Amino acid sequence: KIQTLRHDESKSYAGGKTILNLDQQVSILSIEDRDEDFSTIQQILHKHDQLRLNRVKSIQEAFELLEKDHFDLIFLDYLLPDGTGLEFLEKVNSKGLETPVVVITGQGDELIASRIIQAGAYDYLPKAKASDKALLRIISNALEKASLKREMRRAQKKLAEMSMRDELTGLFNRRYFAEALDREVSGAERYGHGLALCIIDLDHFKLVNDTHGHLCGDRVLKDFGRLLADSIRKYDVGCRYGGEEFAIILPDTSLEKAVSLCERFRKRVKEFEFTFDDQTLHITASVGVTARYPDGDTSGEKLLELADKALYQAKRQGRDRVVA
Ligand code: GH3
Ligand code: MG
Ligand code: MG
Ligand code: MG
Ligand code: MG
Repeated sequence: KIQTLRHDESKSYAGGKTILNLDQQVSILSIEDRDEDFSTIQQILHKHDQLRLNRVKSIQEAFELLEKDHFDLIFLDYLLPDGTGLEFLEKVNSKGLETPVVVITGQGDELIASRIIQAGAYDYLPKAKASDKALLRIISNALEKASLKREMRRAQKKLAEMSMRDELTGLFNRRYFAEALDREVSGAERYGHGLALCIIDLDHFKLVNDTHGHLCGDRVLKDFGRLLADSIRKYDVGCRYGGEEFAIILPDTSLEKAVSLCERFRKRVKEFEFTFDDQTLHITASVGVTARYPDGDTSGEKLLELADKALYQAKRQGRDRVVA
């Protein structure tokens, strides 16, 4: 959906011919209170079929329209009946609106220009210099910059996502788990909710590696992770806690409910046919569960310690079981 915009050098600035090569229509909102100023812009832009131009005369009208319609670009006049261009930009920023804004200023004032750019405008153009060439160049540059910004945001989001995930299983990693546990404990304290924590350790996993190889072990871990993700609810936080250890944070959940969820999951794991190459194998898991009571004052650390102890008991009692 990214708008790619190129200058077609061969046709550039050649009279009334198409100068911008656009893959799709570009809709522009002009916020301009003076008819003469708007008609200057309109006369230039209406020659270009890909450009759709809308106009409003005040900041208030602009936001009313921006709430309903999508615009690729905003041309902003500096002095408007209900505020300045700077005030408009501040409101744009506070609303998180990502539409690029170009200020068309009549002031010709360097100080205003620099403040405008600082406030987040992509560019500015003094009205006296609003020629066909200048306007089209500014549209082209602003759209290209907007598209780069979108790509940057996407990459940043992906990086942030990667830093909280375990690569093998796609579950949350230990770092995220620690953060999430703190956050959920605080939330539970604030709202007087319960909170359950489960630690799961695969039984005799070393044997899987020794018998079938490390690659097979990895594959089992991966499939186990998928099984876990598929067994929890939307607000539960499933993590790979360590090598073959997993954890689930269950917000607003009682010990009884957590135990029954883990019990169902334990059975599901036991019955699941893990496959690797043409081999089929079965594994079991031991689970330690603990919960914070709605009026309790248990810390995340304490919950971990208790869940760990319960897990140790599950192992001692013979594995393939849930202990609370
Ligand atoms: P227990 O029932 O007492 O938990 O026995 P166990 O063999 O599972 O426990 P132990 O702690 O002795 O061994 C854990 C094994 O898990 C050893 C290690 O090689 C394996 N493991 C840990 N992380 C990975 C991994 O990422 N991939 C593979 N293939 N194996 C792993
Ligand atoms: Mg004006
Ligand atoms: Mg004005
Ligand atoms: Mg272990
Ligand atoms: Mg183990």
